[in-house]
Amino acid sequence: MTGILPTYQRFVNGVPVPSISRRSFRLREKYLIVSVLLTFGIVWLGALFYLPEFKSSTSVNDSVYNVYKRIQKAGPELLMPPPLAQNDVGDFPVVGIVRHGEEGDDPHIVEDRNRLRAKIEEDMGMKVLERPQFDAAPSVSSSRGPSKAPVDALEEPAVGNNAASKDVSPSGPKAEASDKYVAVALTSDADPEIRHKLETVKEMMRHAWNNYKLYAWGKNELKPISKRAHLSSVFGGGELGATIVDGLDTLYLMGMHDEFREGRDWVAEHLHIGEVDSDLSVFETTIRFVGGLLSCYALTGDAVFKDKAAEVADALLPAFETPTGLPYALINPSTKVGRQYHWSGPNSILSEVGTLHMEFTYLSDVTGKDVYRQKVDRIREVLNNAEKPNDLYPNFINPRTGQWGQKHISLGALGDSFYEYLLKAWLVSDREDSQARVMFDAAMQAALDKMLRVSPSGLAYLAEVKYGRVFEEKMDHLSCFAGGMFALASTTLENSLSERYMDVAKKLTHTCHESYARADTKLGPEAFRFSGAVEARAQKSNEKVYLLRPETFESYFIMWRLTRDQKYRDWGWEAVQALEKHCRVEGGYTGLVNVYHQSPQGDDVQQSYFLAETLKYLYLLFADDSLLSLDEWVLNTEAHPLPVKNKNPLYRAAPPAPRPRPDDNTV
Ligand code: DMJ
Repeated sequence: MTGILPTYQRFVNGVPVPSISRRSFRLREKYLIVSVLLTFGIVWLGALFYLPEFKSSTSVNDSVYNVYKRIQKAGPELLMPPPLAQNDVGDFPVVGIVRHGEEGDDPHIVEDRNRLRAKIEEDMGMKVLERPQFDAAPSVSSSRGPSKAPVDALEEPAVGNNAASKDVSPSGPKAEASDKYVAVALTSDADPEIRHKLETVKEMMRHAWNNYKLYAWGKNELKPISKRAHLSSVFGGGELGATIVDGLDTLYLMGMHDEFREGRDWVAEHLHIGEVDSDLSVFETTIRFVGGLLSCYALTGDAVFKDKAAEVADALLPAFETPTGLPYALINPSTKVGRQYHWSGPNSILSEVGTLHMEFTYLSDVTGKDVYRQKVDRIREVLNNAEKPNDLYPNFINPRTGQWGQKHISLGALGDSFYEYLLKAWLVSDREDSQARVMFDAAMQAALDKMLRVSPSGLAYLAEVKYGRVFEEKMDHLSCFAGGMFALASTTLENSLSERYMDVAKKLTHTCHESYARADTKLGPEAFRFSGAVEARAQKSNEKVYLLRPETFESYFIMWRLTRDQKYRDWGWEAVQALEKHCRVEGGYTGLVNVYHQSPQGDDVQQSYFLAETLKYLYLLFADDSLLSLDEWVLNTEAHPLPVKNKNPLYRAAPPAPRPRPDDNTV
């Protein structure tokens, strides 16, 4: 052969270079080639055995096939399509690519995946399941703080229920600015087991707070595994101390006075939202910041909180400058320009525009400035007057036209807290806002008729509806607040629906618990499905995450208060143990990438709502009923308690503005 084929002798500087053949490698070159091949081999094997999706496959063949499929899809998946079809986009420019011909050509599936992904992105800071720098298995026991927490919140006398001792004016009982809510979780003769559970939750709060303080103080959230700040997009690029503001009232209720004081001082000195020059979510900023600050104002009477709440709300006001008054989703406080999420086209989101009412109304009452109430009253009017398909409220609405976007209805992501706030606006107004309750009952009647389903084994769940029909047998973790909501609706008004409400409340809370019980970690997935043999389990990988969410515990808490059924406390304690086992790491608490793994990987985010809601609900579950009595307080959707008008002496309404005298010419 060599004689027939041409040879190509190479020369460098006139010197013949030996041709590249195996025989011609020098020893060092051979070592180099072998080590490159070895490295590839190790990386390939490592990927095969350690990446979570590969691990969960049953065989190596499966794994290889999955890799093949993933690589095949990787190109298009990098380009996130907007969830809306062309005809939903109205007169806004289309951002991104609507992809057809995939996922069996079913736009619902594409849309649903995008919706869930968008919600996760929003909560995780525009990073879907970012792979954390994972140190060896997180040690649970080694990272524990003191096992016995001080019990200061457990033994102080309460003044929270002393309405009788207060001066009662036409607008309700008045409290002096100096009146503080003294949080008492348990009386001194409380059951030691309950005391231990309460102290455990309090110690969890201390662990979450101390690590945030150590590694991310003043930033928005903590990455507990990599021990640095987490930049979540929902708070824009600013350093707004989201964990401080969200966590303050929990610290206060747990009697962690030193921590509360340092957080309060940070707010007074460093929270300057007007300086932020990036897009903030109007909804998230309202429920976490305005809500959190207003709670602290009600609980303490410290005017710093009221002033800061007004400062934050003022920064959001330009978002409401739309033809209908429905706000844009995002606002840049510096440029005062509002805009929508890239994935919602021209539309605002129902759960976002509908979840401002309690905070804005209360802010008007404590500041004496009507502007905030006017904004949310206008939203209410638009939503109430809009024509509703089958009496249901679709998730998207265009703030320029007041027209609904696509007719997708959900009590989970994008719909949830709109319904919650109809009920709570009525409750917190001391039932004066009767329009809200009428809207609530009408919407729930339709929702129960169209969305409530029962699985073959008898699990009740709230399915997703489109154009009046169930199109997905799936329930979001976010919908698990609904058990508590229906129970509250049932016990606060007797009407033709109240019995059904309580029945549904019990069944839904049971289903949400099942979604936890069926996971290896005993923590529930982001969404769970009911199809064929699958019941209350996630199927897709982005549904298997646990983002430290509170909704299931919220329902346990409300159900415990309203039914006194011991199982809700037992379920809450199971959750505490699961959080300690799987989510606690040396640097705080992390969400999980897959609740069906026995040693799940962390997502490396300690959400601010973990301090605001998750730990607060678990604490309240074991506390006496007098700690935030449900007759005097209504918790906003971020679990920030707001006082009930006329019933709660800590309402702190501003004195009515003096009437101008007839001879007063000042404007
Ligand atoms: C919280 O910010 C609020 O509860 C909101 O209404 C929904 N999502 C998160 C917690 O899961």
